[in-house]
Amino acid sequence: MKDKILNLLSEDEYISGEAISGSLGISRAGVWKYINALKLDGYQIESSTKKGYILLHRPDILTSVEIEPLLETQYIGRNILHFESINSTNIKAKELSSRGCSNGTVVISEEQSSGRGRLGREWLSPKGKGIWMSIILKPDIPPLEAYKVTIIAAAAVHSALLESGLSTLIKWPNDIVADGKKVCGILTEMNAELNSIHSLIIGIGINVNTDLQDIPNDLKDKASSLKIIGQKEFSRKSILASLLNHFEPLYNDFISSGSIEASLDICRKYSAVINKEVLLIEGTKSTKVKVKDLSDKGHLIIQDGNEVREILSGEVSLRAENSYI
Ligand code: BT5
Repeated sequence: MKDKILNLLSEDEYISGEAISGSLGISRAGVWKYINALKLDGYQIESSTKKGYILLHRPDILTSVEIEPLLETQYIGRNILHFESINSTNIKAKELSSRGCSNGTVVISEEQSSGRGRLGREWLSPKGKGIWMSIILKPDIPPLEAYKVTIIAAAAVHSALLESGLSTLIKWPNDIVADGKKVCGILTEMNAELNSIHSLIIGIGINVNTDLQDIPNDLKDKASSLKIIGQKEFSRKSILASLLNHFEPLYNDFISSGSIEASLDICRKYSAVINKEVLLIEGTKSTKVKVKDLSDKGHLIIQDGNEVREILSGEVSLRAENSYI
């Protein structure tokens, strides 16, 4: 009902409580109750006993009613499930996908109590400061190809940040970095059988308006946010919508042609690691290597001593010798 009232409220002219109650079939007291609930969500609504209600300001919250008008997609993000607080959007997305939600559904939470990184690592997700989201996909591709969607997601995040005026770099396979620190991480998980994928969950965490004091000391040397880098607040909803708008055509390309060339072009052009010496961390082993390129499959081509080899995204990490990257 809140969304229905929101759709009736205008930023240009007053609408009377009577008109709202008439068109939605609820009492005037009901209208007042929902208007108060909207105010608690951060909407600034002026009420005048004579003229009714007018909308003065919309908050930067990631609900369907706020995101939908900004979308240019056919199916990605056309069903948005928004939560105030949940354990992890990836966990929720897995539950929902097993109950049959549609391809392209997006799960978002204002905060996560157990946000997760790869290998069960923690992902810091303070309330209202970032974009903590998962896209549910149901691609008809072999499970071994699923890692390519991480590359597509990284390209889409990068493109959305560029559109917001931020120059960031892509650190293969799943990070976006700026000023040598991580501002976004991607966690792709799937529910699959040997030959077919039931659902693919693309979890994306972007530190948008996270302040320095939100970042614990042990992460300060490797994590940052768009606000810290750009020295201003960013609109989470514009970035989210832009990310979904960039993601869909890149993903459609992959599904229809099997190629991730367009995404790879972006990942190569804005790579944080190509032509750099990095430490390749595989389990407890750390090797100094030179990154040469990304292959057409999205693998990392490295020079390890005299040997040139391809690294699959699997569970490796890259670090610069004395910093995160
Ligand atoms: C990742 O893992 O980078 C994947 C992060 C995915 C998070 C999203 S949020 C929405 C969705 N729901 C979830 O539960 N997860 C996804 P990895 O490469 O393993 O990096 C994890 C490491 O990054 C941690 O061990 C910390 O060192 C560091 N870290 C934790 N929180 C961070 C943050 N907010 N920003 C930057 N670095 C962080």
